[in-house]
Amino acid sequence: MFKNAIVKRPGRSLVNGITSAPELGKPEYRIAIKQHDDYIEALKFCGIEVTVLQADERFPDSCFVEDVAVCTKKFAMIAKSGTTSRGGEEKEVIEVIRKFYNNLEYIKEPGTLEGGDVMMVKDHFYIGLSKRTNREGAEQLIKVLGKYGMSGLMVEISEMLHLKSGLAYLEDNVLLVTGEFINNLEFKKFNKIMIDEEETYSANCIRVNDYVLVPAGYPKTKEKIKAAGFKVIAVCTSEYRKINGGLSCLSLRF
Ligand code: CIR
Repeated sequence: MFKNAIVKRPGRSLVNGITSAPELGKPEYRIAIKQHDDYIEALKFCGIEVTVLQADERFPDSCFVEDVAVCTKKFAMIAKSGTTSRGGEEKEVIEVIRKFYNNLEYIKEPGTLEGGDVMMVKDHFYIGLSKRTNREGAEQLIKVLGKYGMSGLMVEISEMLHLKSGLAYLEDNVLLVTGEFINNLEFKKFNKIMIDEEETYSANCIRVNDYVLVPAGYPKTKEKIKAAGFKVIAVCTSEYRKINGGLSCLSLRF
């Protein structure tokens, strides 16, 4: 069960967020704000107390707070971005996380790690080796997990931005998978829900207490998750998608 979430409002500089899909156009600020409001409401509906940080125009991608930390049951790991424009986003989040956690740990250079590359399955963590998270960063996290009686495993990523761009653990041994992760043997033991190729983006769902939040506009994914017995809430994230962001990226949940 999650009790808390931290979110950060998008700024107008959102239009300058990093993207690998410029053909989708620039995010529209007003729509992005409305979608952010709806996202916060959905988290609250799931029983979450939401801490809302104000926008910081200096950092176009800073609404994607998930990347800035890894929140576990016993400690929070402050991440280190693998891209220069996002370095520094963590400062404000550290101050807020301190209110919830006594144990703060830090990824140190030359390690890099972004929270979007870390998927929690109870006390075991899958860590994607991506363009943003390097081996050194993953090793640091695994070492700290060990210190607190938990474990981690590295997963090579070749195409996706982050591990959770293509995977979501819905609890109860159910894993949403797409693309390069479908045949990965590390995930063999899970009951997999395969995402259709044309709905790849919707692999980025989040289980929040009794519900699964799914991005609006992906009917096949929604039906598959419902058919697996989950209660589903659809939240529109079209403006965040334009800069490679999704449901998981928009909050830290713990
Ligand atoms: C970035 O490239 O860093 C942002 N435009 C998107 C971050 C998405 N975060 C995530 O998948 N956890």
